[in-house]
Amino acid sequence: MEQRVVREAGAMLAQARRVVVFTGAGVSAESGVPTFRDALTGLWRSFDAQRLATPEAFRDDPALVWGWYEWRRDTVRRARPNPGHVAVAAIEARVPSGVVVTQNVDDLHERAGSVAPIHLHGSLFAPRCSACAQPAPLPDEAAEEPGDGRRLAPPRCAHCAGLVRPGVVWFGEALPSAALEAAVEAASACDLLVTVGTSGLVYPAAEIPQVAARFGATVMQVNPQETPLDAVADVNLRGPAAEVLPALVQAAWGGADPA
Ligand code: BV8
Ligand code: ZN
Repeated sequence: MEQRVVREAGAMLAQARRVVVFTGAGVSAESGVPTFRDALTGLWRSFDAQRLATPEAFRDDPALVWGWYEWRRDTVRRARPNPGHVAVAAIEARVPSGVVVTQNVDDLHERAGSVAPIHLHGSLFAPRCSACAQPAPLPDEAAEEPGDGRRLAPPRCAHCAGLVRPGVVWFGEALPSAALEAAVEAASACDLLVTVGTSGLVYPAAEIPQVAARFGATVMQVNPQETPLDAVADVNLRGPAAEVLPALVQAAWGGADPA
């Protein structure tokens, strides 16, 4: 990636007052968390993520779907935030107004120091009852999931004995309105939106960078590949997040510690 491009992008970041960092699975890829593009493995290799992440799949085979989420939660628990997550937290801390909006259901932004990332698609760490929606306790941490995964019957709700489900947004389900409103609000008010590691194919999340562009913000994309967001990106930084984002922070503020 050309140093000149990173230097110019860094200058833009240093001048920005209100910044949104919008992330997808690519920002966690270098922490060993599979993206949605990556083929499923083990027990789920013959399934398509978009089919498994649905209320219908959970209704038809709760143990298969619960087992998948417990395997993903275990994978995230063993993962560590990478320099990309750390740089996102640094950007959030340095700019006058910084907001992190993520499609990811992992907690790596929080573990890297991000204050209150907006989770548009929920979290692997907030199970609730599929019947009465009451929050349910996280299953015992110690349980290591077999590498290839396993079917696992979901726990029962302590209030109504309904099946406990993962606290994520499945395809066909509405996003949490407060999170979506806050994300649209931040995107429409920002002067710079940095989109990192997303294919920009899942809606309404993929609207967020487009809202920022529509309201006149500069859009910067960090992704080794081309995506439909190239159409709204003013600056494309083609490379892996854990390399590009630290270089961007360095270009913007050098090594100096936040004031
Ligand atoms: C809804 C939680 C209605 C679960 C997820 C408009 C047009 C077309 C379709 C629709 C539309 N509106 C709605 C739809 C339907 C659907 C949709 O968008 N379908 C798509 C697939 C066509 N949307 C929905 O169903 C939404 N709900 O519409 O409800 C409604 C409204 C009111 C009332 C009732 C109902 C809900 C969508 C949310 C689904 N849940 N996640 C779980 O995780 O299990 S989506 C999930 O997939 C992720 O959260 C994320 O959003 C998406 C994956 O995308 P990315 O994160 O971008 O990851 P991906 O793997 O695709 O790409 C990785 C990228 O990273 C790549 O570009 C790669 O190049 C890059 N990369 C790789 N390595 C690196 C890297 N980048 C940087 N560094 C690296 N190292
Ligand atoms: Zn219940």
